[in-house]
Amino acid sequence: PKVIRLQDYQVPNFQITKTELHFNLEPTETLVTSKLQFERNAKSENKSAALELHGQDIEIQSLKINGEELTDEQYQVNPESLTVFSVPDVFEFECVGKINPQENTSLEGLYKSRSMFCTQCEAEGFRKITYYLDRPDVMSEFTTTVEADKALYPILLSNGNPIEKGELDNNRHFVTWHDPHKKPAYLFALVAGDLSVLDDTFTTSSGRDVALKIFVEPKDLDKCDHAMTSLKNAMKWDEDVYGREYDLDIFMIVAVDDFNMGAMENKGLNIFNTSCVLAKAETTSDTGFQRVEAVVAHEYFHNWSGNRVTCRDWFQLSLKEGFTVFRDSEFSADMGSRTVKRVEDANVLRTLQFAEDAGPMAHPVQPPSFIEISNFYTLTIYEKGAEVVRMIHTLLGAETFRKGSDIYFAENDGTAATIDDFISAMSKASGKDFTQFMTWYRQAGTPVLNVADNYDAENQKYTLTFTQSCPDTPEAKSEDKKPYLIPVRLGLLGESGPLPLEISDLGISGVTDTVVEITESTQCIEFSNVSEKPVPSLLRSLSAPVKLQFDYSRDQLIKIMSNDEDGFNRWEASQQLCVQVIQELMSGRQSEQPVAVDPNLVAAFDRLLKDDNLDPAMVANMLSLPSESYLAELAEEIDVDAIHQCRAQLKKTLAEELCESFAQRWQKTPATVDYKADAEQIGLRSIRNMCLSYLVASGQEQWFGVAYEQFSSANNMTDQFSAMSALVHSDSELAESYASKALAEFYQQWSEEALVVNQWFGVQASKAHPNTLEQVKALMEHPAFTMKNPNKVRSVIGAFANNPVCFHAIDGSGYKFLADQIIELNALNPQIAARLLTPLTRWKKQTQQRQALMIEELKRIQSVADLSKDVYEVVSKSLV
Ligand code: BAL
Ligand code: ZN
Repeated sequence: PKVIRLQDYQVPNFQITKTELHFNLEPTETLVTSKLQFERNAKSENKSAALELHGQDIEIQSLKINGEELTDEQYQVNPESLTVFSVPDVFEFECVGKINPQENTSLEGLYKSRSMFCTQCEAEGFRKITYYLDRPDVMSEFTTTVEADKALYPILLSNGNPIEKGELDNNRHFVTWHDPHKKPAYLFALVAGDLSVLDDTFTTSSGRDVALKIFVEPKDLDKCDHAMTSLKNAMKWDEDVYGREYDLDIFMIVAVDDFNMGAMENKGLNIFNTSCVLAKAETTSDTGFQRVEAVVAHEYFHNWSGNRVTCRDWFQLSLKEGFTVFRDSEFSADMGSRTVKRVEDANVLRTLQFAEDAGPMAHPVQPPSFIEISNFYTLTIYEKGAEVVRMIHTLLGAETFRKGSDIYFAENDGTAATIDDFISAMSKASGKDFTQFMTWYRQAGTPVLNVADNYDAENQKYTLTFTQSCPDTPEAKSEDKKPYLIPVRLGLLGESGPLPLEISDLGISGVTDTVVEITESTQCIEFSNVSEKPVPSLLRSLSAPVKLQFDYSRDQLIKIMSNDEDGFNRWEASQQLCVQVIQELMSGRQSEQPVAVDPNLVAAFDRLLKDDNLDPAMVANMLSLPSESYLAELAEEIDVDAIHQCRAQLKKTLAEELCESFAQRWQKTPATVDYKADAEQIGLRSIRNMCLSYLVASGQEQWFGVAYEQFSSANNMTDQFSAMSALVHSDSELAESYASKALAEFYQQWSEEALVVNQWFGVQASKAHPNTLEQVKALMEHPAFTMKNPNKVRSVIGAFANNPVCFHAIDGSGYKFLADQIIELNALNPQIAARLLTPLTRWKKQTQQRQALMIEELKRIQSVADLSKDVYEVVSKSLV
């Protein structure tokens, strides 16, 4: 397969001024007629270029230019393109093509999901609908007529506003939609089905009424309220915080069951995975509610950061995704608790994105090349991209950042822009030189920021020495990498509180919190008038996506944990303390000289449990032990069993020693009565369920009974699922009967709710138990499972592949199982196959025995005939 490179970018030879589409929908034989008005692009150097269109799996019925049917000699069809050899400078191209939505299991282009038709065109799915210039810098005005059977598909939708509708012969009908905003083909959408709708309206800041519609299958109409509220909150927030108003008379969301991504920001017609739009207290957990709020907002925010200003090419993907994730994350912070949101984001970044940075698919936020763009919808483009935008926000301050975003939208509205255009706007707003900052976009890998300190009591001087480096990644060696500009937010803690900061070199004085810019490989920051040896609180709120190394003593961590002004760093200190203790248990295990859990940690957790002043959600977060995947990410060589056992040992010890405190905190935290997904209630449920999970981990049978009782009587999914999950994950044999009873009853209760059944699949596939693989294979035979639905695949196979212990069974059975599934999925749905492959590609830090087993399976996948580009790229890069 061909490698596509940023450096080879050329402007398109043609533009398409108008796009007129007609769909005659039939499940296996849909006819798509396109009339495209072409013009040669004045900016193209090749004035006589042939017309080369993208297209795939389309059966051509007719091709015309200016109304004249083309003869066989005038064009050539290849598997992924159509070339018309000689065309005028301005012309109309008409194509009638036949496609088969029913058999389209890739879920790219036009396909059927249950009884409805829907589309997914980003990044390159439109070319499976009709021949086109399927690249984001070709922007066109679309008029779309959808025609279908009226009884089966009463609702017919596309982008923009409806302009005409009518009845046709044979019980068919049509609706014509016109989108006045020029857009690239990846933002095209079509939906046809028998759908119910939740209606609402939003009045914009300039007083225009916008009709809001959420379309779902009739059975799901009672699960749309939260998405609608989130949408209205997002529309208001974007007006208030970014000055961005919505620009059509109608905004629609459609929920579909079979969807590769979370959701898609098609202009005026967002299409959502049901998992990111449906929410109801009884069926959806708090995290589900929060995800709906975040994804609804994310897709809505794309209307400006993505649609009004789109990307010139796919190397600019983070221009829209990084910026939009930053926007949705700030929105969620404003809607709920800012510190909790930051902790959640930091967890994802440090566990998953840092692992991606350290793996074979590591790439810069602006990748220089790719084989299959679908493989680059990554944590690096999204989450690290958002962190890079966050750093700009930190460096400029909210006001100047807003000025920059205003300039960006004003200068680039209606165009396909680049990351450089975004940075240039930020630079114009601030006068700041971003030359060095661009390293964040161009270099892969997670920088390591090592910090050492020195206190000179005599002169009351305190010095922090920062040393930065970035490890090798596939595209560059560490020694060839340039230093980053790293914004470090920091403070100093004294015996009785924060110390005033005086950094005369930087003109900083009188504050207790500041941001310093680290730009050199090694750089010192000197503080004056420091009256006592302080404890530094570094990288507050995770001010840069780096790995911080500072040799904290446990006392210092405990001090930060209880005293820091920065809530994030209090949590971070509790995590580091746990990491230190778990690592100590692991060393003891390795040297066969078992050590006891540090009583200082037990005491610190006890104080936390008794602290009524701290936000309960933060207490829950601080009591939450670092995940096995985070511990694996930190390890030089991963010993999955040691990580699992030592983490479990710590949890059990804390549970046993603090049983009374957990019980007291659990008892005095009331169960919520009228469910609300607000920060206060979410905090209460999270501390209560965190306590319950420790109490179950204590292994005392009375708590199994309590958990089972909560499971049975809960009035919301958070409490019900947390209780069941605690029982399922208990390693006590006594808990097994409670767990199996709960699992059986749970399925009975929720068998009609696909999303709940997925949760049920997931909890079983992620259990650390020798039987889990057999269980997973059995679940794949369950009537509710199908390989054709990505959510099911993710909840069974994906959950197993991310099971920290069972996937890595030393006999290689987990690896072989995953490889078998990838091979099957490669033919069905290449995007999902490639994505699911990730855990197998991370072999480098595993023990030698596991490495060999993983490589063997990767090679077996590589040898499959007809490997998709998606899987080929991931496998071949991971075998380098
Ligand atoms: N653009 C693909 C889905 C999303 O990031 O919103
Ligand atoms: Zn997005």
